[in-house]
Amino acid sequence: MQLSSLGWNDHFGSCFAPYRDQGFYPGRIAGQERNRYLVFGEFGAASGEVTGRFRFATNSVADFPVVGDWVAASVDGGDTAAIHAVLSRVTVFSRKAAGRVAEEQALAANVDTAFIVTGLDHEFNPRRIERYAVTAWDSGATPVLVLNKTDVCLDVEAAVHRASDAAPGVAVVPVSARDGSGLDSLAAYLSPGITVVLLGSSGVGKSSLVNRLAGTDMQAVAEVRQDDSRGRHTTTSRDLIVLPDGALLIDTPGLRELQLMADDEGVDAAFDDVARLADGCRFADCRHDHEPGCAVKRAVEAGEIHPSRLASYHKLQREARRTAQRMRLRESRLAKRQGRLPGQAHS
Ligand SMILES: Nc1nc2c(ncn2[C@@H]2O[C@H](COP(=O)(O)OP(=O)(O)OP(=O)(O)O)[C@@H](O)[C@H]2O)c(=O)[nH]1
Ligand SMILES: [Mg+2]
Ligand SMILES: [Zn+2]
Repeated sequence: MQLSSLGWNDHFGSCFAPYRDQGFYPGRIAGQERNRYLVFGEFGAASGEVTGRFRFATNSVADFPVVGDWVAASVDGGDTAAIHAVLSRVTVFSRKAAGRVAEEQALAANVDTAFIVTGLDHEFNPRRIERYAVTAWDSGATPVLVLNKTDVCLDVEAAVHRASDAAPGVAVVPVSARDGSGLDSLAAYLSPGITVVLLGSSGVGKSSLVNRLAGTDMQAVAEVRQDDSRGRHTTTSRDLIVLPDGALLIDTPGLRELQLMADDEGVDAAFDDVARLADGCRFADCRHDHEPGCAVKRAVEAGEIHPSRLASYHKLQREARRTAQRMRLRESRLAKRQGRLPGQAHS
């Protein structure tokens, strides 16, 4: 496999320079099963783990390799790899790890475009689209809204409008993985060496789309539940797939929950309509709550912004800030602990 066809570019080339001198190979993480990684590179496909030294020196789980990462690896016998370092990421999809601990969980790295997939059989959920859009903008990748299952939707046009309202400035592409309609519009995003991740709830048809685009049934798919069209969490790992036309797709398991690990800018990017209006508020630090001279409130009263959209903006802002605050607290605690026990690694 050529590096350029795996998405290699000058940025990674310069990050890799010191490792080249040590005789390591560049490789791209194409899959993960527990501690074992599948690595693609000029050597072909190899499987391996991070080195003990890497494990010892790495404090945060978010710094361990994830699918899409470029790594410096030594390769033994052609198919066994040892991962020495993760090259600096250009983009990274993260969420807050489940539970109370404020810990970042990286899901996929070095993604150019995020297909946020929803199913038009589901109860269509603009609030969920907003949450995914924040995560996508925050990652640095460009989001595209993919509305799948047009074959079972009576009013596709209305769905497209509602989706656009939930994600202003984001392209909306209605498709059907079943009958193939709309897939040529997706092709515009699938150039050789470009990495696209598919995100969305279980059952929306991410793997079905991958199979369609790959032209073969490589990913398992399963029927959604009859009563509520929810999926059965069929895909269980994140896998990088090289399409025949050269684009790279990352299929992911449907997330049960997507807790934000984003900053204010990520939220503002996904709520561009609100953020723009905020420029017209009397106070620069207006919270668009009860302040006088609030341009956002005015727009809500004039019917230009739906109250539920503003409520959603507030909710996601609060969530992002709360997580950021907890992260800072946790980091300062860790730093203190490290200060007390110099030279010791912590978990
Ligand atoms: N009617 C219709 N059904 C579809 C379409 N795309 C996928 N499906 C069906 O939806 C179900 C779920 O599809 P999957 O591809 O497994 O969904 P997924 O998003 O990969 O789900 P997880 O792997 O669980 O996250 C399957 O029964 C598919 O046949 C479509 O365009 N139209
Ligand atoms: Mg799947
Ligand atoms: Zn305001």
